[in-house]
Amino acid sequence: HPPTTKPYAVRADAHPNPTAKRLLKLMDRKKSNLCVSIDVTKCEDALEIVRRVAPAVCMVKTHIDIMEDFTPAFTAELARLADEHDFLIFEDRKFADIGNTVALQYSSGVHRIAEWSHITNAHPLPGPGIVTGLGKVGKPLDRALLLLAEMSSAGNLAVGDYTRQAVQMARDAGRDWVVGFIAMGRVDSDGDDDFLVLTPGVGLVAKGDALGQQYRTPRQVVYDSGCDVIIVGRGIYGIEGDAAAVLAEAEKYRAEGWKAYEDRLIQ
Ligand code: 5IU
Repeated sequence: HPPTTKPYAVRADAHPNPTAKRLLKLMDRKKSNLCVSIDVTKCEDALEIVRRVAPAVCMVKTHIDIMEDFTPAFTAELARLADEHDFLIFEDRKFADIGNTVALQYSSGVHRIAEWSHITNAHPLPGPGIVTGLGKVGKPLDRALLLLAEMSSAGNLAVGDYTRQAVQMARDAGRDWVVGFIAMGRVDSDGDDDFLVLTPGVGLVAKGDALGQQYRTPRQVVYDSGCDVIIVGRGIYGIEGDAAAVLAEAEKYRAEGWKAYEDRLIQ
């Protein structure tokens, strides 16, 4: 049975990583496989978007290094909202250095990512030392790591053998730490292990942007490609309108993503 035909709740029971387990359970509870990506540069604007979309999401994705007015109060409030509204925080840090350096980038600096981010991600480019280095910091905190096996942008180099080796690197590390991938499809389909696949480049209207982003619909991503979580940024927080309109748009993506998941379970 490939993971695509199993309910999130069943996959939760069998998962060795506490954060992945929690995610799969709350996805089932909230009927949401939607992660909203918050790419704005003011803390109060970011928190306002989070407050709007919170009921509809399983996860919120941040780029903490774009915040112009960052203070630790921002991540404290984000963590409080995550507990109150039952979602996880994914810092899309895309670590890409040697193990010793990424361990410092993950634990230290102004942002102290490991303290508040349940999930983060890394490029497999530097080799398995990056996974081990991040694990020294993240594993004792029960955090989870994703590897970037593929990307959504036009002309990216994460294809073919690179993607296959990213999957192998995750298998070698073990699912108790590397819980899955950023990918456009079921990159793990040659095995019977159950990784999470989180997928950016999702939009219901736009086909792309001027800088190489490429969009597919929630149905293409979840039903056709077997991915587990849809990541949506501008398609939700970028729409015209008031707070209610942003929540309505998030709700639209949640419903589409969930319907595609339910349909794939019974195919
Ligand atoms: N993101 C991608 N593509 C990728 C990876 C990350 O778009 O391959 I890895 C991030 C970039 C942005 C969000 O933070 O996901 C997508 O935002 P939009 O839905 O606004 O395009």
